[in-house]
Amino acid sequence: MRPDQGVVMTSANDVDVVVAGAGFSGLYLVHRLREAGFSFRVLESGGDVGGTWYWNRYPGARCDIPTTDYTYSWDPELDREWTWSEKYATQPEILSYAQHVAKKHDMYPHITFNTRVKDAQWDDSTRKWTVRTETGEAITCRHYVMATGCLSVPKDPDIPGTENFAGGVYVTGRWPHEGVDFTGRRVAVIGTGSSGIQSIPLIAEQASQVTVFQRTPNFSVPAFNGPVSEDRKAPLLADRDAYRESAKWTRGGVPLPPSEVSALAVTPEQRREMFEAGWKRGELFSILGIFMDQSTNREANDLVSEMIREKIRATVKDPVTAELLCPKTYPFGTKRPCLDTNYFDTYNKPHVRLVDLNTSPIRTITSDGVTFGDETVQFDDIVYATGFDAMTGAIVSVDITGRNGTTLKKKWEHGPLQYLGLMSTEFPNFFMITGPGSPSVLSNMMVSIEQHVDWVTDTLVHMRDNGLDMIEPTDTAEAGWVRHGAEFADISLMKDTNSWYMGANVPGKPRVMLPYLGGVDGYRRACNEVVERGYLGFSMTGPGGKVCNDGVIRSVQPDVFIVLDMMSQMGLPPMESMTPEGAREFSNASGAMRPPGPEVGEMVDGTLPGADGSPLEYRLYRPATKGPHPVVVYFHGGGWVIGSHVSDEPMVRDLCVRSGAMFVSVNYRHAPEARFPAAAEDGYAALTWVNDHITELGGIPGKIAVAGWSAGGNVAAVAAQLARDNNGPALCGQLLLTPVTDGTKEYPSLSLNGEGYILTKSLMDWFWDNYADRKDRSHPKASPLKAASLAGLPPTTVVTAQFDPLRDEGNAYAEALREAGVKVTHIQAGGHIHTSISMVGVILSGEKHREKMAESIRGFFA
Ligand code: N01
Repeated sequence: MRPDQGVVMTSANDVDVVVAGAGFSGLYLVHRLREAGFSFRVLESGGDVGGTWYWNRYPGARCDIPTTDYTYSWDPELDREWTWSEKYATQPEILSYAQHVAKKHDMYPHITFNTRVKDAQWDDSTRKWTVRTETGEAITCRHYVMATGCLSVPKDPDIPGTENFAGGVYVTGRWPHEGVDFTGRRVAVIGTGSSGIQSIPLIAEQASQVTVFQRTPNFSVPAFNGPVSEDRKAPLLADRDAYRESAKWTRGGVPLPPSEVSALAVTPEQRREMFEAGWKRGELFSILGIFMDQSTNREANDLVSEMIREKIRATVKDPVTAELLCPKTYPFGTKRPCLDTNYFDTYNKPHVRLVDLNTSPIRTITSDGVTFGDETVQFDDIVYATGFDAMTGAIVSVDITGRNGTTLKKKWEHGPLQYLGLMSTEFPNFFMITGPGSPSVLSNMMVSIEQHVDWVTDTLVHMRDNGLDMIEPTDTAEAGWVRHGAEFADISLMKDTNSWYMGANVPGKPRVMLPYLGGVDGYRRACNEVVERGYLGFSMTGPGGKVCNDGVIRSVQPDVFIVLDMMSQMGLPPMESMTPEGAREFSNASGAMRPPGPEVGEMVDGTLPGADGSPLEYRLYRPATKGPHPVVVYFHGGGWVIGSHVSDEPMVRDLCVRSGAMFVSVNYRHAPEARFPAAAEDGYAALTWVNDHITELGGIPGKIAVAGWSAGGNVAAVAAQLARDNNGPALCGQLLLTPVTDGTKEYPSLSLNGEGYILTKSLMDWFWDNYADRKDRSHPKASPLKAASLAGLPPTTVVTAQFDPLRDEGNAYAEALREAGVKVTHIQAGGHIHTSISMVGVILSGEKHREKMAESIRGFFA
């Protein structure tokens, strides 16, 4: 403990830490910083603690995470001494909880109220920030923490004529403390987000006339509010520590088992039953997670969205109003859904009217009313429930100037560049609590706040203990995290919806996904790992020296990471520890659990003669379009040892549908029963047979190409060389997905990516040992890269994956083909592994690469 522990420093103008904001983040910072013995000041623009709950006093304001979860976990006594009156507590009750905590822990003396931070400036020579307030104070500090909340700066309503109105004007996020009595008044409410949806039913109870101006209808589900249920209290009472701990390792920060059921895999009756059960709970996270695929699969989401619309139609009596209230232009959950009490029912009241701004836009606000569409209606009051400049608004509203005069506003012009949502390069010792790039608004804020405050305070303690006084993320780490966030957005349904998550509600704001979509659990792991790996991606300096362990915390695609993580938790035995038969059984069993891939027009099974005359099975995949079709002869992966003509079926179907080409997927003899060159020669024999029978098969003569994945890519590449050397068939192209091209050499990627990415170096060695003797591996039929010449080969598309042990030999083949004058398209799949691009319906980030592959195939036949 340090001597200054507990010393109140409200007037000090040089402290270790300045905190802006005394909401739940700021209060927990007071606790942690004081406990750790730092000197600090907390500056708060409001007149009391509470943040959001201080400002948002509109009627009906309450939390929409069950209140027992929306509480601090750091003081266990609070769970015993505070009793919530309702499942979802009202704003006054939550505010008094914040005040209770602040009083109980004697926090008030640390906070300077009614003091807004105006600007903050970093000085490289003193390695300190100077924070200036609107009240004229200047405070220097080593560290500056913004705990200013994510939804704290109301957005400009951007409606013409707002300044004209002479009646009562109310903004939900800045509600008068004395409350507003709407009795007998004619009220206009603009906006139907959570604030509008919570306040409209209560305003309608008082007002003589309510007109709601709606731009976009919102999905809202009934809260079924009431006393806290016994089943909510029970786990907390039984073992509160375990309950609190489990919340930290869930996706949203509220303990809830993740769904393992696809909305598409159940009968309509089962789906309805599950939906009704989720609906009855009256909890956002439960309705958002009824089905495992509703947030990633549009079809699954449509089923849930429609069931919610049915509920709206069943509640609202006037069918025209009901239809207007049904959200139809975006998937459920991609805009923040709401929790309500009697919202839709309010529209059944005769004095409540809904105006659709899409057909009747507001032309202007006049001194006593609103002109919209072709009418003007008089109002006594206007309520703006038009939302916030979310996540970045409060941060950039302070002039923050970092190193070399860089302002945060300028740096974030095109979106918030940050590392872990905690810090930003060029802004040393500047921290954000629940900033953009962290899960924050997508989670139970209390859990996310505590995690951030803990991370920041632990880091400050670590630095103090090690004689370090300056911390800053590296460019590499920041770029990596921003890329990772964008990759998550890419595979979500959220990116196409105009929501405040995407900054789309504020005109001119850059359109980027603001919160991190990897969940509270995934995010916490990343933050913990950063620390465990020596503050990976941070540079720290001070009298104690300099530490910089540069790097990127998440470089594989997010969905690839999730799959790898699941597989590592399953503790599967390495395939090379099995017999070839065992490995085949294992691979067939896991193959049977995959999604099947899209429907094709027709599938036909048959056999064709292999190189030694014995029959080889094939499966033909015909597109649903009118034939004849161009033909791709496809060879499966599996290291020449495992797999079959149907083992890559989901991808083959996918490529068939995307490219419009017919695929003939051929089996070939497997090792070790049939070693080199059996597979290679079967590949060529199959190609020749398909070409000879192309018309009967429904193909177009002369329109033939080869394709293959992994060892199948090797078979395809060899078949293409044999076709060139044996006068045919003439190929239109070859598509090689993460192919084996050279068994003679250990490329760096073999060891660099040799562990942890499904195909390991040791498995690859096992495949080669089963397939070919060392002396044979330099033969071009085993290693097509070793061919005397690659000239004269057909246009080629090579796909390589960043974290594939075979990456470098794939790259080398693409390069060598190009040098030999072959037309090459090289798709380099960043963040992918050997197997991920083929995982149709599982790894969504592979889709764009398969689309490019299909485009290449179409190009072969153009
Ligand atoms: O704001 P919003 P909010 N003309 O942005 C409309 C949290 N919160 O204050 O959708 C006409 O959601 C806008 O239309 P559109 C919660 O995270 C939590 O309601 O942009 N209309 C929309 O309908 C929530 O998501 C609780 O087309 C205009 C509405 O105004 C977040 O805060 C309670 C307009 C704004 O909705 C923000 O909620 C309340 C214009 N020019 C809030 N501009 C809890 O229960 C905007 N709109 C914990």
